[in-house]
Amino acid sequence: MSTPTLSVDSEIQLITAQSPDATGAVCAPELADGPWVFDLEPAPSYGPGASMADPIPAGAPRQGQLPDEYKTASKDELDARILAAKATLGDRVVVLGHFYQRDEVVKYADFVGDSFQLANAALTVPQAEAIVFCGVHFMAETADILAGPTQSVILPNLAAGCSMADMADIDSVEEAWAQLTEIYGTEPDADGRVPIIPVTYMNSAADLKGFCGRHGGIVCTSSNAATVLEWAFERGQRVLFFPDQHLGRNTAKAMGVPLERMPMWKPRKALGGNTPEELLDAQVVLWHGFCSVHKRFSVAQIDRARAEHPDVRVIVHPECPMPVVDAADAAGSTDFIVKAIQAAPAGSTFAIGTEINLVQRLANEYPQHTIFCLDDVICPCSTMYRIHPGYLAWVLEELVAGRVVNQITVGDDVAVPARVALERMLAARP
Ligand code: CIZ
Repeated sequence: MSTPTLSVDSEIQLITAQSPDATGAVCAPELADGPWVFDLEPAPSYGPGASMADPIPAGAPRQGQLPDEYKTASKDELDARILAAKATLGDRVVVLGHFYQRDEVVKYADFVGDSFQLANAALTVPQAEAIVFCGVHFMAETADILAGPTQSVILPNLAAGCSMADMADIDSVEEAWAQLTEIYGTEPDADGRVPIIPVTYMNSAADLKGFCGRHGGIVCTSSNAATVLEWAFERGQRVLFFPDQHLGRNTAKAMGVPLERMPMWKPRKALGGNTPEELLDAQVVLWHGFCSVHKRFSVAQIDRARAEHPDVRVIVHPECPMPVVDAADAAGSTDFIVKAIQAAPAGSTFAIGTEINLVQRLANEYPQHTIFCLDDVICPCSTMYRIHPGYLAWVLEELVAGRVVNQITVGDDVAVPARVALERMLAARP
């Protein structure tokens, strides 16, 4: 039996209290500070650490001052206030907790899951006037696109963005599309397949989902990326895949697309840094985006896990770089990872390559197995981590007072075509 592990937050607090410069053990020791430290201007970067010096995207929503009472309240006080507010609101509110969210927040969630599961879970509670999404910005946008007209979606901390999603913005994608359609033209081939189809990962801003809806394209998740690419290849000669190069490359490679037919599109470079010939030969044009957390996993970590645990099963997320996916026993979405662990016989050993909050929660929920994260440096999704219980208490108490704060609203000009791209995804079948 494994011994219970501390929550990620408790571990970070402990490590940094013992050694203020916890470099090596924690990817960014400043994670131990309250997120409000980073939410104020001037902020050093979009995430406290794991976003690796990504600049704050222009136009990114910024969190205002959190009232002091929520910053200074003890854990117990916040706990009592969150529970009291939830009890007062009853089924007028539903709280959603993403798999990657810290345990201190997930414990208040009515549903826990991946981004799309959560947006769908909210649909099962039409009586909830408010959907409090403890995830990141693109997730709250998707929930708003799918939510009923009288429901408000709330993101407790507006600074909880996704650095990967921000690597593809609508202006750069429109610019890439203009250059690509100039090269490919717009005429379908003899089989009726259009020259190029845009495919966006769920982890993207709503306006990119809208872009796909307007241009015959589609959304994918990490669970259905292969099905979606098949759908796209039936209708198009090639695909522009954004924003995550790794999910695009790993999925297309497994479907038999040769690497040399997957050029990378680097925004701000003419033709994305490619020659017209390379683009004409392309089957999948990959956007130069990545997840800062999944980028940390390496083949050396897998080799070490295998040396130390000969029976280990290594499962990684497809946002990991290709050599890591190739060296693992399996690759799949968060839901795939959860189900693989649920289905395993007692006494199994797993090394997991995904966000640490999910891995440690699984380790605690399945003590009959040995479950550990491939990366021994504690590195949570730093933007998701900005949903501190203080923010949750604040938005819930504001709702009790009849005020909706931090509402995420997607206008119809974007929501209508985005819904088209999401519906195409739902209709796509293997
Ligand atoms: O879609 C999600 O929630 C994410 C971030 C990944 C996954 O595999 O579920």
